[in-house]
Amino acid sequence: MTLQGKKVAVIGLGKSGLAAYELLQKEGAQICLYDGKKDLDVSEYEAPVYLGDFPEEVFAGLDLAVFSPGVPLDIPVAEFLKEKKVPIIGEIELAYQKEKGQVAGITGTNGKTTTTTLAGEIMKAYNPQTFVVGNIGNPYTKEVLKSTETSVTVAEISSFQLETIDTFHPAVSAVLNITPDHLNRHKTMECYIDAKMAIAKNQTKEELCVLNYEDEVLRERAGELSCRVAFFSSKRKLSEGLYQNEKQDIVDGATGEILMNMRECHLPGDHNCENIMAAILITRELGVPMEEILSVVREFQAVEHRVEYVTDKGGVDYYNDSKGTNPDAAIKGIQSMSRPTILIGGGYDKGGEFDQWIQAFDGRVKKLLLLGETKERIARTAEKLGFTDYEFVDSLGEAVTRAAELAESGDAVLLSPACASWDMFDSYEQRGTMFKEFVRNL
Ligand code: UMA
Repeated sequence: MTLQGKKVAVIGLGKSGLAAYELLQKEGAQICLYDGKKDLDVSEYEAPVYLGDFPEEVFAGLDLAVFSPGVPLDIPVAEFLKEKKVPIIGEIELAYQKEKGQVAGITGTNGKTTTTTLAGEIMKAYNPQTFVVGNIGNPYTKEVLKSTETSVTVAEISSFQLETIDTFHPAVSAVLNITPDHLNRHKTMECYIDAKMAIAKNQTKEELCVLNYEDEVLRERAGELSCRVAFFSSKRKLSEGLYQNEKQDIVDGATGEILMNMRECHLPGDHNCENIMAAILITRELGVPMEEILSVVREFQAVEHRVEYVTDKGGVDYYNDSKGTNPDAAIKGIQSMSRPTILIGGGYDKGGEFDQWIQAFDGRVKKLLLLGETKERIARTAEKLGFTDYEFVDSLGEAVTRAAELAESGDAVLLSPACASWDMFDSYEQRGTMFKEFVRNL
């Protein structure tokens, strides 16, 4: 689609909105901008900006509206645009329409960032013209104009971003797992699953979608896909795809060949084995020789904010798992602790349930320190399940100080909130970075 001279509105002026605006400028569009936040600093934009309210006469005459991922499609401005039949696309779709190379698209409730980073590292070692973009924090529109016929873009794509794709068409896609998350936005689990599965909707029968065999939803929905499917499993032998055996070897199901052992790499746990197998299948599909793939996997270190070791203070190990933004991710966080743990949890309320997270404590949690919007709801669930070792705190700083008072040598302190950060922080990165600062200043 040519954007030259088209009247385009960018809706939501965060990272993605700013990058989309810059791309649209380069393409010669007539741009206007909108954000719901009335006091936003808009000094970096030359185009007209509307904050809070939007001018109906201008918006009714738009050729296109580009939505930032965090903006839901049922707010008044979205309803108005739909009524006026203005096409709505997301920032990912806008970028994709300018893509010249091959794309790998990775989604899933958890593990997206680790898998995307690892697949990106493997690709970069093989093809320096590799871009790593998307939900990982680097807007696709910021990079796409650098793409060429031989470049590869490895994109982490969230369910929010998948709601507004149209022609987005990865050569290889992956859905790592689907567990309840973001239900306040998607309303039902069915809608959330549909959004995730849309990653493969434009793939043809020659192309590949990588799926987790241990995820019942994915196993069931695989049949609906029009492309080839490669499964991976961390728990059972498969006759195709990849699996982990009881000795923690990663095995090629089709040939029986052992590719590597999990002890050869720096990422612990079955969930990481799944991320590794997905990254191997994705990059093998993109033509990277297996030996090159495995040498990058063996060197790869954990991603920041994902059960990231911070430091030792008086025999207490501190871990930052700020990226544990939903109960399922936080379950993996607490399960990777081998010491008695002071756990810091709670945050923005996405409407999820905390029962399984609390059940997964399994005697490991000495004290649960709760903060944020969800603290009372988590406490009620804990009481219901007979777990009463919790305390409320008002800030992350207070949580760290209290955790340090409670912890004894040999314990661990883990920030793994099971909630998004948006009630008290701009992002999980900011929350994790502040946690690390508080810990280092103890
Ligand atoms: N806004 C409105 N109206 C609304 C909601 C938001 O105007 O109803 C405005 C806000 O006032 C703000 C802007 O939109 O000015 C923010 O836009 P955004 O929420 O789309 O955030 P970005 O900064 O563009 O970041 C987004 C992703 N954020 C979300 O999906 C919420 C980032 O993912 C992503 O890294 C970035 O694009 C890269 O392109 C973060 C995330 O938390 C990491 N993702 C969720 C997750 O992983 O669970 C999905």
